[in-house]
Amino acid sequence: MIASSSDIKSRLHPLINELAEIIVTTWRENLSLSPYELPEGLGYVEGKLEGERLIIQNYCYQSREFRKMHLELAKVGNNLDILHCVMFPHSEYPLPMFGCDIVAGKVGISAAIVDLSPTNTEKILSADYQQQLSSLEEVIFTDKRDLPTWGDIFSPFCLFIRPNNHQEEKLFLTRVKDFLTIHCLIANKSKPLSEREKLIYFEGQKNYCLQQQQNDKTRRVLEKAFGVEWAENYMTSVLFDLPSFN
Ligand code: 18B
Repeated sequence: MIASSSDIKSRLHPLINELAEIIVTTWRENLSLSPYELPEGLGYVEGKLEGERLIIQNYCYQSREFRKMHLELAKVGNNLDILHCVMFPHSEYPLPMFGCDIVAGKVGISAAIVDLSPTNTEKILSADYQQQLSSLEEVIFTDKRDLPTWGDIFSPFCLFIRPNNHQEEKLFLTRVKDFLTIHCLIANKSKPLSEREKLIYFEGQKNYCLQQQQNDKTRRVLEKAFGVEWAENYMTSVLFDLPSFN
């Protein structure tokens, strides 16, 4: 389903392709999607400064509740494959941020993370999210990873692991599908807020984006292929652009 003339899918880690398919299918099944135009020239990009070639393929949509639903697939030389996905709600809907990242190296997946991150004043997920996430079947992963300091934006439901085997990889996919389905179903039922309440979610989303912009591991990969300025622009206008209040 995800295809284009400059397709990199065929050369990515199979788990990344599988998750990309799951994400877009879940979006299509639950939300009414329309296209979202990324800044000019940033839909498909290739860069090579020092060392390896970095290829980025973006897919971007919007819906009633989400100002931007961004899925990005990236390939760094023959060493690193990355899936990145963020759903940015419109500030008038009291919804958390869905975020997911998979980093696959030569020896397998080194990082797999998924979360629904709260953006209200208390930085707590609402009762419906808490209840539905808590009732998912408990899964144990062997290698849990520690979050960096900027990761204080994530919820207690955040899953950050290094999958240890094929079964754990599959369990991670199932968990992402569960998080995403819960999110879409709650979003469908959500009602717009008043101007005053909207400000809370606007500020919360801004904080989420500013914290994510501090991820030096992401920044370094982009800087090596495209330079410091390009990386800064890409991180602040495509990966984690701040919401506008209107
Ligand atoms: N990220 N990731 O998306 N990142 O974008 N990612 C890495 O094994 C990219 C998100 C997150 O330990 C690593 O350590 C590039 C979202 C966390 O300090 C690399 C892109 C979330 C870490 C990249 C990208 C998110 C992390 C190191 C653009 C969460 C650990 C891999 C395509 C919702 C940070 C490793 C730390 C790590 C790279 C999280 C190479 C280039 C949405 C927490």
